[in-house]
Amino acid sequence: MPASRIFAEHGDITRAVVDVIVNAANSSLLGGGGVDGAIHRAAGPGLLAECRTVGGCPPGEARVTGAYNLPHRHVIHTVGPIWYGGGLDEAELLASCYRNSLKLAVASGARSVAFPGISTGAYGYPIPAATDIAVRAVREFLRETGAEIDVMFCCFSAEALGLYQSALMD
Ligand code: AR6
Repeated sequence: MPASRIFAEHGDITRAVVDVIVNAANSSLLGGGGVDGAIHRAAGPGLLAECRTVGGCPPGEARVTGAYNLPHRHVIHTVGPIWYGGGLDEAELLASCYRNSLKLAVASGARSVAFPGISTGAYGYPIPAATDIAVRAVREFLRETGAEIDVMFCCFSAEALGLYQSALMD
């Protein structure tokens, strides 16, 4: 049985060569800035129209939609925690985003998925801590479920890429 790969790449997630991509959305699922804005721009208006029918998504959970003009099979929208200093279950909520997104990716039949650094932009989660949580949550999910899916951490900055590469070497 081929093992799932976990790796980091620098770039724009809308161009990631994977079956499904994950969006770092807000709980309205009606679009925003950052990676959410980039995904909606590249997907076109069909994505927003479908998102309007979904009815939002609480932090830590995930929802799946079509990908419209994107070259992917689906977009998985997850809502990360806003960073308030670490005392409001931010770490657990962030890990849940990765787990719940992976569950939907596997259920959709995807063999590969790309994640942005959920919560590390507008939501203010410190990137080193968020990176460790992301890597740990993905490894645990793959170990516990035995799922066969390649996982790309799509890094928008050289700093993020360096942090993921060292976390993946541990
Ligand atoms: N590809 C990959 N990563 C990207 C891209 C891209 N095209 N653009 C930005 N990033 P953010 P959040 C990185 O702010 O912190 C939105 O308005 C970025 O450098 O997009 O979860 C939503 O609607 C950062 O590392 O998401 C919400 O309101 C990471 O993606 C809110 O922002 C996440 O940054 C969510 O905030």
